[in-house]
Amino acid sequence: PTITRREDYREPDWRVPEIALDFDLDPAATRVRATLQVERNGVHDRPLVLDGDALVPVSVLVDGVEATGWSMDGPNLVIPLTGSAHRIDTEVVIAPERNTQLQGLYASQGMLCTQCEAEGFRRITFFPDRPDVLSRYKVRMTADKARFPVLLANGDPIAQGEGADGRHWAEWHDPFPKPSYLFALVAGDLVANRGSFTTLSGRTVELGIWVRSPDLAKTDHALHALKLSMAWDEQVYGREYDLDVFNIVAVDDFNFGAMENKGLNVFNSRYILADPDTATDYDYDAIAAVVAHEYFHNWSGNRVTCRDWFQLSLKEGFTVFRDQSFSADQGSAAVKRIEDVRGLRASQFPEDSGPLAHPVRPDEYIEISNFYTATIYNKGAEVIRMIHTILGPDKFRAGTDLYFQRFDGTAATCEDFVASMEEASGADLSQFRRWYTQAGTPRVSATLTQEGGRARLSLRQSVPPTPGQPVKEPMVLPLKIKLFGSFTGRAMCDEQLMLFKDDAAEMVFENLSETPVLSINRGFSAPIIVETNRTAADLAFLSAHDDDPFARYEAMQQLMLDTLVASVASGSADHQPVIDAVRNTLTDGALDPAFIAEAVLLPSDSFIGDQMAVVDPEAIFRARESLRRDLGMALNAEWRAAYDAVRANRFEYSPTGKGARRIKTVALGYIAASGAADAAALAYAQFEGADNMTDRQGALTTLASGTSPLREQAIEAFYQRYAGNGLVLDKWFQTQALSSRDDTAQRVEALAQHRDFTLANPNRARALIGAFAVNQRAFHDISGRGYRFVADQLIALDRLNPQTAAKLIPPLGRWKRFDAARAARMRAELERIVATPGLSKDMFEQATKSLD
Ligand code: HT7
Ligand code: ZN
Repeated sequence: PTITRREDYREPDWRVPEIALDFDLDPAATRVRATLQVERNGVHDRPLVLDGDALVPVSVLVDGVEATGWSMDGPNLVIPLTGSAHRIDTEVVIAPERNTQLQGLYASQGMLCTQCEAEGFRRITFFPDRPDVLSRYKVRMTADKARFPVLLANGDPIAQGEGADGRHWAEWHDPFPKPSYLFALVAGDLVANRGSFTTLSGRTVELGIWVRSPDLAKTDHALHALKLSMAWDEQVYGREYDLDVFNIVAVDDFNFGAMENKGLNVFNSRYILADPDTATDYDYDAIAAVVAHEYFHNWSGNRVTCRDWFQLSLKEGFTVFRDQSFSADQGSAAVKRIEDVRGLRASQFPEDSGPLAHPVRPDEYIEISNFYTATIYNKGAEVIRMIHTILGPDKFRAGTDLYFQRFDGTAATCEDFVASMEEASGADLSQFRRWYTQAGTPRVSATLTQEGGRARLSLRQSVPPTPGQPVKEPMVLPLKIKLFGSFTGRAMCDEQLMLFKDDAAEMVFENLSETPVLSINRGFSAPIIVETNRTAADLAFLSAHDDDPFARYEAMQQLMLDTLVASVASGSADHQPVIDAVRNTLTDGALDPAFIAEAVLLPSDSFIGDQMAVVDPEAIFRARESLRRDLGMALNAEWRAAYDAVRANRFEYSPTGKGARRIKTVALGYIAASGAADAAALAYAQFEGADNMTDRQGALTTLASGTSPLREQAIEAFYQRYAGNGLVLDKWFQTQALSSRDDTAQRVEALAQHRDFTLANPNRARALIGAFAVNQRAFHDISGRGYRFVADQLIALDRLNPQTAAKLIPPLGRWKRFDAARAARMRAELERIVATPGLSKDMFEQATKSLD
């Protein structure tokens, strides 16, 4: 397979300022006619090369005349041209109903829709399918009116009419030049939840959330989130929406979360549809975040797009930072930060320490779809957050204003963004740029020593080697630091922002009247791993006294982690400091219940494994279960009090309501972990009596890991209640795949044969196969059956949908972290995948890199 390299970037040979597309839509055979106005870019004699993927030209015209000199270079159409500007007409026929890859034009549940990022447009028509070719699009669609009464495309609608034989047509025009990856159309039998938004400058924008009619009642939350997002982007970034309409369409079969096509976002229906009976609080929050994310792309991605795909984090990292800030402003900023850091540690840290590690701005790829990663998105967002921290909010805003003004209507680079930040703020970010080039999670060791009234903080940093990058330079690490008196609990200084730039540094604190305790990397000011010389007593102290909620959470997590790692290493550990700290937090009436629920949760099996040189899944499971049991038993009265206090609450989607539900299910989990005789009955009562999905799924999760007969009863009742609701059945599959029971692997194998299981729907595949592969205990069963099962499924999935299959490879690629027996079995499955005839380049890249 060909490797694409960042350093090989060259401007396009031909520009395409205008394109007109004419679709004669039919699921079996859609005729696509494209008219391109092309202009030679600079002085050269190279032909026009139009990307194609599995397209066969029916006709090619140059300036209205049937062309003869064209040829195919592999999948691409090559047309020799003599002048500086020409009109090119092409025609192809494609079959959306046979498109199982879900890239390009495809069919989903009776509708036709598109997904073009990153390189799907070339599956629709011949075109220079690269993000730095910006065109104005006119789109005409003709379709059977009964089957496809609604015809949508980018931009504003300009005309519509009736055709012959029950067909109708519509024309849309998008006045903003855009790259082909932002093209979209949708045809279907859809209804809209309509709204409107008046922009800062007084323009009215018509909003529509389009779904199949039974789902209409589940769209209010998304519409509300859209309006909040539009207002937020005006207030916080001064960015206004620019078209007369903004449409969102929900589709059931989608490779990703959603897509920011100009004026016509297409969403995975799981990020649109919500009502209390079918969506959890987590779903509600995710819907608001994804709606915001896609809307924010209108500026960070669409008005200013990426020059090439190596710059992907320019739009994704920045937009994730924007959606995280939006969500933080809607509720508890502290809880949001905890959730985001937990997500980063669960997905990005393992990526950064494994065979697929790559910089935020990668240097090469085989298949760009494999680079829609946690590093590009989440570490990319942390990089923007650090710039925000270093510059402060006002200079950061001046930087984004300059960036948007200077690069509006263009395809820009990460360098353009950083240079705008420097120019607007006067800051020097030269060394900071290493965050874009060096992969790997920096490690900092922080040692605080005290001599009399003086304390010395000694810092050392290192960045581990990663594939292709054996040696690293020191990074700029913005560290928020504070000291607390261990006797009074009072702050001993204001919070300091230290820019730690060298291999080592020291900071001295004078005139201390009591023994200080170090609070460092407060708010997770840098996305790094910090090791300190703090004792269990220091961590327990901070978990009760730190005035930064994130640092308080972090101290508790570290205390738990230290205890669990010690227990894995030696078979047992003193649980009392954790029990005391959890009791303190749980019974602190001044704390937000949502925060308490996060703080008292133990680190996951996988995160404990990430701390160890060789992961022992069974020992980790035993250590964690033992601590859970002790916490459950020792704090039985406290868990029950916490549970009873909110047990009878009625559903209300509000920060208070969410916090209550969170603590309720966390408490239920600890009551069950204690082995209490009534735990299963309590969980079943919660399951049956729930007036919302958060409580119901929470109870099902608790039961699913237990051995009570009520488990099977609940699983069956859940299935019967939600039969036919795809999104809820995904939860049913996922909850069972995440069970910590001994027999999860067998049960998951059986579920793969269930009549409702299909690999053709990405949500369903991820719900069972993706969830099982991150269930550390079950997936890493020493027999190797988990590895074999996942590899079998991925080989089958690759034939249908390579993008989705390739995304599920990373758990198998972590073989270096496991004992020799497991590692050999994992490698054998990766080798079997690589040897599979007809393997996609998506899977080839992920699997071969994972073997290194
Ligand atoms: N920008 C969007 C990326 C995306 C995507 C990428 C690969 C394959 C399918 C895809 N669907 C959407 C999503 C986003 O970040 O907003
Ligand atoms: Zn995005």
